[in-house]
This record gives sequence, C-alpha cells and structure tokens, in this order.
Amino acid sequence: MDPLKELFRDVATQSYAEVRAMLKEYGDTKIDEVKLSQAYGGMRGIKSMIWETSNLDPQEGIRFRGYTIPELQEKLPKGDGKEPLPEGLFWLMLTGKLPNETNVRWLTQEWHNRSGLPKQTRKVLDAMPASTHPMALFSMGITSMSEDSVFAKRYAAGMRKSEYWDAYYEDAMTLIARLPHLAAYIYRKVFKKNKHIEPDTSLDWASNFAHMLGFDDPDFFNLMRLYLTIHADHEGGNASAHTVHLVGSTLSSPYLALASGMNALAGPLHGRANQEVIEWIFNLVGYLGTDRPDKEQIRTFVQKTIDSGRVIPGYGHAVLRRPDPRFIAQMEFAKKYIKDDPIVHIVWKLYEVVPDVLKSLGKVKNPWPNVDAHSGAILVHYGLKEYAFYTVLFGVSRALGVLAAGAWSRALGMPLERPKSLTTEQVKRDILKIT
Ligand code: HAX
Repeated sequence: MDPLKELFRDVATQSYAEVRAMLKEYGDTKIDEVKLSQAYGGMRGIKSMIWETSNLDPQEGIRFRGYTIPELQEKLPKGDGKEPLPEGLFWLMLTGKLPNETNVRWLTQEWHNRSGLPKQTRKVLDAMPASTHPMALFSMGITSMSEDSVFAKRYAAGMRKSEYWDAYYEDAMTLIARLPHLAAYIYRKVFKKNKHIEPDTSLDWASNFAHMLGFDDPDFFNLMRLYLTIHADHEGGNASAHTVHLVGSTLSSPYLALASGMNALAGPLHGRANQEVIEWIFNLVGYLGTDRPDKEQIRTFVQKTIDSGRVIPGYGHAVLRRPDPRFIAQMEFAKKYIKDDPIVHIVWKLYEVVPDVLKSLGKVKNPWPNVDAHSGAILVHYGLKEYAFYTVLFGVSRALGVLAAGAWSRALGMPLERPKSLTTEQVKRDILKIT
C-alpha cells in the first residue's frame, strides 16, 4: 500500500470509530434550528453536513485543517519554488498531517505515474466545436474518463462498504493526476490551434500544468502553485463542493461526481465569476477610455453596473463577512511580482471604491472582494488572456479539496444525502397555520 493511502487508512479508521461512538452517545444533540427565511433563502448558514478538509469562518476566512493561508505558505513544502506545493495541501487535507519534502516529492511522482489522457477523451473533445465553453469541455472530459473508475468497477463486482474509501482514493489520485493534462488539452485545442505540449515529469504538479499550457516563466510556476493551493477547498456548503458531496453520496463514481461539481462551478455566481470579473474590468477600461482611471471614474462605472441591475462580479459572499484571505494572498503576490501592472492597479482601486458603493445599497451582506476579484488581472499580466479558460483553472484546484473530502465521506460511511423539502402550501397550512 502506498504511504499516503496507508496514512489515510490509519487516521480514517480511527476517526470512523470515534464518530460512531460519538453518534451513539450524542446522536440526538441538536446542532441547529432552521428558519423559514433560510429554507427559502438558499439554506444560508444551516449547519447540516460534515466536511473534514477545511472550515470557513465568516470573520476570519478559510482554514485548511486548521491552517490559514499565510500559515500554509509558511509550513507546506515549497519544492524548489517560493510558494507552497498543492501536493502538500492535498496530503494535509486527506490526512490532517503536515507533509515533509519527501512526502510531496513522492506525491508529485505518483501523480506523474498516473497521469495522461485516455484516447476516448481526446476523441470526445476533438469532436466538439471549438466554440464550446471550456468548462463544458472540462466536464465532458471528466465524464468521458468515467469508464476507468476503480470505484465503479469494484462496486459492480460486489465491493463491501468498508472498502469504499480505498476505491475512492484510487480514483481521486488518478483524477488529480489527469486533470492538468485534460485542462491543458482543452486550452491548447481551443486557443492554440490544437498544438499540444508534452509534459515535463521533472516538474511539480502545478509547474508541469503551467508548462503544458505553454507558460515556462518561473514566476508563473509560483503563481500556479499559489493559485492551485488557495482555490482548492472552501468547506462543504459551496455549490461545487456540495454537489460533489451529494452526487458522491449516491455512490455514483468520483468521476461523475466531480463532473457534476464542475457544472456547478461553471455558474457566474460561483467559479465563473473569475471570467466575469476580468471581462467587466476590460469593459470598464473601454468605457472610460483609459487603463489608468482615477477613483471617481471607477465609481461612475461601478454605479452604472449597479443601475443596470447587475451584480459587481468578484464582490460579496454567502458566508464571508470580510475581504477574502484568498484575495489578499493574490494581492500580496501581485505586490511582490507585478506591482506596476495597470490592470492590477485597477483591481486595487476597485477594492477602495466598490465596498462603499455596495454598503450604500443597504442590502449587500458582504461588500468585500472574494477570491475571483483578483485572479484574472494576474493571469492577464503573464499572458494567459483567454478569460473563458479561467474557471477551468479554478476547477483543477477545486478537485483537490472535493476529492479529499469525498474520500472522507466514504471512509466515514456517510449515507445517501436526502434532506426534506416542503411545499409552500404545507408551510402555510402545517407550520404557520394561516390557511
Ligand atoms: N453586487 C451587487 N449586488 C450584490 C452583490 C454584488 N457583488 N452581492 C450581493 N448583492 C445583492 C444580492 O444580489 C441581493 O440582492 P437582492 O436581494 O435584490 O436579490 C442582496 O445583495 C443580498 O445578497 P447577499 O445576501 O449579500 O448575498 P448572497 O449570499 O445572496 O449571494 C453572492 C452571494 C456571491 C452570490 C453575491 O454576493 C454575488 O452575486 N456576488 C457577485 C458574483 C461573485 O462574485 N460570485 C463569486 C462568489 C465567490 C465564489 O463562489 N467564487 O467561486
């Protein structure tokens, strides 16, 4: 058994026993009450699922297994780069233990060993018109690989419930190994005239991904290491994570569950906001006729967007009530590497202008920037200007968190997810007793 799987088995087996004992003694303990406004309001804040890999505090932001982003930047192995390796974050999320350099080197190699793209996946992608949105291609590509699912094969052969975690782990590892290849294939097919680039197995997972996209600048490698680390997980209730969790609970294969989650990530209120932000910023530049607007000009454009009934992309959050630490981490990166970039300056000026405008509306619960407000400007600087591809980058990263969490769901023996719904008629008649 490989070292990561062995460690995961040991911690998960112990956790399974603890959770069973806890449920036996405290299973009837109430952890929340649900208000009618929450049932009609997107289930905000209802504590109703278990997600081991990360937790989101509204005031503080994300912690991955207890570590903030600055702590991860300090404590995770960096390989020969300056930013943490996503390999290390996956190890941490799956086991709860910080990995050392040897652990991440092993994982890099293991993902190289499992990488590549099945022939049928290339065929499916080649058959699609180049005008198809990259997120649709990404989802299709993942689905097209589902015949390789170890989980599905072993389930069909009569696998016991106590072995689900093992088969899930196998699929999670292979999927994560393949996703940069899939994403790079889509990028090069749609935007680079089908000219593909061979992987470089001397590179870490994030740098090799950058390389296959066509970017070999060491600073871009560092950007990708950081980007793929900070987008990986945001606790369990966000739409992409929750979708993977829900679909996985039917014992659909990790491939099909992940593809479903990617379809959720593709929405403009979720991961596609990174594409919307940069398009909106270039609309701003076009409308104002300058890439060095002052704050008053920016305020005019922000107000125009609000007046036209649209949201300001990259601002607001369903849980956070402060500037997103993932935004701050990208701002720090930009200050270090590309502080003179005019589009980055627009992002920073927006940060000074937008919160006050949103606060003045009196209804926006979080006027601060989220993760998507910054990423596009940095990618544009390095020459990755195909905005429609941005959510795929997010998706490659998000797979790390949702697949680690999915392995935990199977290890803890979680059942089919099935909340109760009500009709408005029932609400009026049985709960409010007003009809
Ligand atoms: N601009 C304008 N209005 C906004 C707003 C924004 N950025 N954010 C919220 N509002 C509005 C809402 O549309 C809502 O208006 P109505 O009552 O008229 O419908 C009101 O303020 C209350 O919303 P909320 O409770 O503050 O926010 P929600 O929890 O309902 O929604 C969203 C959270 C992220 C969807 C929302 O803030 C939004 O639409 N933001 C812009 C899109 C975006 O950046 N999405 C990415 C979020 C992070 C993420 O998932 N990344 O992948």
